Amino acid sequence: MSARQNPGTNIIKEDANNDKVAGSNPININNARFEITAVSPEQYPEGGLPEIAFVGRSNVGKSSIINALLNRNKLARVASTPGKTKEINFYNIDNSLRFVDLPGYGYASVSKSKKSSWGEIIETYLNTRNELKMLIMLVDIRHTPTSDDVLMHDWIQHSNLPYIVVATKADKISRNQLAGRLKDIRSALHTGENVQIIPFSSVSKQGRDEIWGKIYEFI
Ligand SMILES: Nc1nc2c(ncn2[C@@H]2O[C@H](COP(=O)(O)OP(=O)(O)OP(=O)(O)O)[C@@H](O)[C@H]2O)c(=O)[nH]1
Ligand SMILES: [Mg+2]
Repeated sequence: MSARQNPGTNIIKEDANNDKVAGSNPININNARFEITAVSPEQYPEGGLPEIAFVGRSNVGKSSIINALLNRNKLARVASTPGKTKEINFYNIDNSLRFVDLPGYGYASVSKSKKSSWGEIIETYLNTRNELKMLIMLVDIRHTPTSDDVLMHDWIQHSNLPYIVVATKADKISRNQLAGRLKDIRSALHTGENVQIIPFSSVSKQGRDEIWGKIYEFI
């Protein structure tokens, strides 16, 4: 566990064995607000705060996990129609860090040209944003990762940014399916044993404290 103090954020994680990290942390996660919607870099909020970006296929649960991590129901808009979020949404947490909700990729029924422009928005953010400190890659626990997921995961590995894989919608499988599903995801993504795959549910909030623990470790 890192006890590194991040300039400007005043984050010190003191008790590595305390799994109720979110309850003991010095950032007030209840002081979170939507900040801005952006497409291109000149629209991104002024830099300086560490950013944690959520990536994954459309409909995987990116907006839902942001709400769950921040104890909010409707801060990030949860899409009723998959593939709706085409922009980047920035959330400011206690003026200490930002969550970045990136557009979903890989939604089958959008046109090729639209698909590639979403790709460009994601790629530009990932390739240019110096504040990006950590990635949270989401995959649906029920499904084998797609070729888009594999591409994204390869990019993340090459970037050398800290990251975790979160397997969403864990409430939709039974306990005895869990180990097998995680193994399948690990093998499809070629995730190294040093990278954690955390089962998560925005319904039961399973995995929430573990994910906050990782965020505190990496920012
Ligand atoms: N059962 C269950 N449903 C979930 C979970 N997470 C998300 N969902 C549902 O999955 C759908 C998509 O969730 P979103 O959070 O909007 O997904 P997204 O990745 O932000 O989607 P895009 O913005 O379109 O890329 C919604 O109907 C959510 O209610 C979960 O952990 N369990
Ligand atoms: Mg969304």
